[in-house]
Amino acid sequence: MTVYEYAKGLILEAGNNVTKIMQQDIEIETKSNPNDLVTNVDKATEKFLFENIKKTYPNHFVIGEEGHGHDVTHTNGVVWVVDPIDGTLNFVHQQENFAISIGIFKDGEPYAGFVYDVINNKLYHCKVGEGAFENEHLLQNLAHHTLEKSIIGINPNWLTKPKLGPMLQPIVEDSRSARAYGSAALEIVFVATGKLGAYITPRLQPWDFAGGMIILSEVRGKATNMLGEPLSILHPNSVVVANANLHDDLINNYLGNYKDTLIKLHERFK
Ligand code: 2AM
Ligand code: CA
Repeated sequence: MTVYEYAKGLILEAGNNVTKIMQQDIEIETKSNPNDLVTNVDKATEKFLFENIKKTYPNHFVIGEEGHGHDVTHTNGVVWVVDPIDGTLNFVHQQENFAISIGIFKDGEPYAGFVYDVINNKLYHCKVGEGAFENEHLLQNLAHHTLEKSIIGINPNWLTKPKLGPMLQPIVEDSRSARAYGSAALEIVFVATGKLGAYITPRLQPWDFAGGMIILSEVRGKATNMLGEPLSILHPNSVVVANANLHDDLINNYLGNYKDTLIKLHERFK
């Protein structure tokens, strides 16, 4: 069995467990602030993934949101970047619009990506070079849509920030409309399936974007930070994902006008 096939089975099993534990009580704790939540399901799912991966592949590394592998400072060998529940606020308040996300890298190169929309039973997945899929349905390479004909994904909370708001508002104004789903992993795969033209956010952790980013590249989409630089799985970053033309437009004609603001923002991520 390939690592890709193994991971596909594992994420489906993790999703099954999530739907089972959800029927019982969801226990909620806060982390860094009152809106930063974690549940017993986040923790149990990460533990399930971590223990199974390490049992099957003792030499692989696992970086997970809920505490595993935060000491990993290299991309040598096989690295799994795992978010057990992406969209925890949605999970707590809505019991939907969340996903399990896994990105697998070999010596720093993307190898396979998975985003599992558990409630809708939609697994977005790819092994690099073999096409990206929504369940068994092959996704098409992204067409070139302009901003004025695109719905963009952006969290409205960012638009109220004094420094970032003025940079982001023109993008929203020039788009067809904006949407916020509250799960970065899902929003990135919505770009990969063409539901969204772009997804833009000033701050994500590697586990929020790793799985989706690999699927997005497989359909020829572009994912970078707001300065147009490559994303690393070892640092938080701002994220812009879109089809190649729209991506260049956003970087060159919108975000590029705020270089100083962006350079300051990114200094915090190092
Ligand atoms: P999470 O639910 O796994 O924490 C919500 O807009 C998206 O941003 C989700 O994907 C969420 O992931 C992520 N997110 C929430 N708070 C964040 C923070 N402080 N830094 C980076 N990503 C965050
Ligand atoms: Ca999470």
